[in-house]
Amino acid sequence: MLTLYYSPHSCSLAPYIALEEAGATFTPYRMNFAAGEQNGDAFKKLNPKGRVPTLATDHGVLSENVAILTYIAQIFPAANLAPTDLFQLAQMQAFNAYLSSTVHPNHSHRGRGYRWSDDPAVQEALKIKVPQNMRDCFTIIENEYLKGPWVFGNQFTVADAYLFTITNWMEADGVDINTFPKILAHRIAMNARPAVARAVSAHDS
Ligand SMILES: N[C@@H](CCC(=O)N[C@@H](CS)C(=O)NCC(=O)O)C(=O)O
Repeated sequence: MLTLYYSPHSCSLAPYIALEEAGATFTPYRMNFAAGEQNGDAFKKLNPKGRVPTLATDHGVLSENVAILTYIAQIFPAANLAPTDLFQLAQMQAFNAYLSSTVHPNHSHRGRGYRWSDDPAVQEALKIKVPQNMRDCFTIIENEYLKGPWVFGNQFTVADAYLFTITNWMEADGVDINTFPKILAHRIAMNARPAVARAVSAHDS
């Protein structure tokens, strides 16, 4: 039994896509961020960090996209959502860790500056660097990582779900996707996948 705690327009879209791609049976639980449900006692018992995605499993609760995505790939091996070769798997982890530890925090400086400073002037200053920082990250992804059509060439992996999720924030972060032809082609290819369409529609509606 799997329950995915998610919030629309958030990074929980990545595991939502992975579960849909795997053909998994799961219960989606939509969090009410506006009401602060992520900081309530009930949710914090599940995930003391107060964040989505959070995946409740028969073995316990998982947080962090990097772990959740790999777990989904490994419990549904028939879906082939991660490389079986150990070095290639480590490369996928490196890519997902880059999204999680660098790209996502750079994005969060736009709307969540209060995590880094209580000073409203500093929070405003943090926003100014967001387009440049995100452009720098997407330049590395475009030039160094994204093989095409999928991140790792012909094998669709959970890294594609994660990349698509974060590239969906480009416009709001002040980055023109048209200046990144491979990332644009990746978004178009992702949008054509029925499992992605199902996840986007259920996750963001
Ligand atoms: N490192 C975590 C980041 C999770 C995270 O920051 N999630 C955001 C949504 S994208 C969240 O739950 N924010 C709630 C809040 O800040 O109150 C991961 O990759 O899973």
